[in-house]
Amino acid sequence: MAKRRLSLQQRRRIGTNRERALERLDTDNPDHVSTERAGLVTARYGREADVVDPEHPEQPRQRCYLRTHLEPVVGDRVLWQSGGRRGVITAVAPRRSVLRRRDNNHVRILAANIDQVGIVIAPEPEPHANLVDRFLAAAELEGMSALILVNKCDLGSAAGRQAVDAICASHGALGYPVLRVSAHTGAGIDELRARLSGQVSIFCGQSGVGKSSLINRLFPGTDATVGALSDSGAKGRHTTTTARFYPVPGGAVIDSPGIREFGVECPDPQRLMAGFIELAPLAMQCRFRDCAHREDPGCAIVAAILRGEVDPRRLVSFHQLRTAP
Ligand SMILES: Nc1nc2c(ncn2[C@@H]2O[C@H](COP(=O)(O)OP(=O)(O)OP(=O)(O)O)[C@@H](O)[C@H]2O)c(=O)[nH]1
Ligand SMILES: [Mg+2]
Ligand SMILES: [Zn+2]
Repeated sequence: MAKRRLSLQQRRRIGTNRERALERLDTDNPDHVSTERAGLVTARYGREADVVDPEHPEQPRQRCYLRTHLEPVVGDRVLWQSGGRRGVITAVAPRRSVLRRRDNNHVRILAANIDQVGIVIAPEPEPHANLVDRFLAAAELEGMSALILVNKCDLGSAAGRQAVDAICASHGALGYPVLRVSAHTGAGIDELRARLSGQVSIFCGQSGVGKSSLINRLFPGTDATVGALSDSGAKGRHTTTTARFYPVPGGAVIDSPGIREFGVECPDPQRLMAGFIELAPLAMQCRFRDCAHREDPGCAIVAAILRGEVDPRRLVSFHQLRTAP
């Protein structure tokens, strides 16, 4: 599809309108309240999105059209106007953080203004440490905190138990909090609820690990759709198809669609290294500034791995992420 070309004048006009509208986000001038009000995006469907009042997110959602060129995502602060059955979103405020995902080589923003990434893993489907590392790097690079949520802890003898334990051991040792929960039995749910209050969190992870089930358990009365693990086995199918926002006291939890591939858009290798908290300080000690951290002489990361101080899988994840398409 060919992109619509805009004249310089049109672009300027859009820019100024947007700036004016954004200025109004910070004012509580009652003259504007009847026409344009602040909103918080709770779901995006094609060229429409749901918004709620940021002060009263529990109140009913309003479905809105999007003004041309606006691409709001879940978690965005916006301005919108009511008008008939549908409102219209007229401006999107600058974002303090974004979580990006890669779909068929397209990078798109999944959600915005997130404080905490809850990386959900389970013994079934079997977890990939590399995927966990990708989320952790994304969180570190965007200044979001991260929490590893081990769901389905009621499944004692599942095949993926060992992989889960290995991730808990290695990532727990790096200082990331690990919480074992079960959406089915309710184990650990109170502690999880406490960790979610007062901030905006997003649940991420493979399809079928139980992100939506955890949302349902956390908020009795919600009905996030939960799927059965498909017969094709560990991969599961995607039950949740769009990110959804659920308010908690002082914050929210976002349920996201399951992921098989997750790319962090990070063309600069120096920045990517900052996503690996234990490798970054070592990389500063490599003999050569342009060390590729492979077989280079004097590589401090490889030396630390040989001394048994660093989990070699983390360096593998780094290289995979760096060469990701
Ligand atoms: N044994 C057990 N099964 C669970 C638990 N939590 C979820 N499940 C099951 O795991 C399957 C997938 O759950 P979902 O909540 O749909 O998983 P999801 O991560 O939201 O999946 P997507 O929306 O595809 O990303 C369902 O059959 C759930 O019943 C749990 O704590 N224990
Ligand atoms: Mg789901
Ligand atoms: Zn090196």
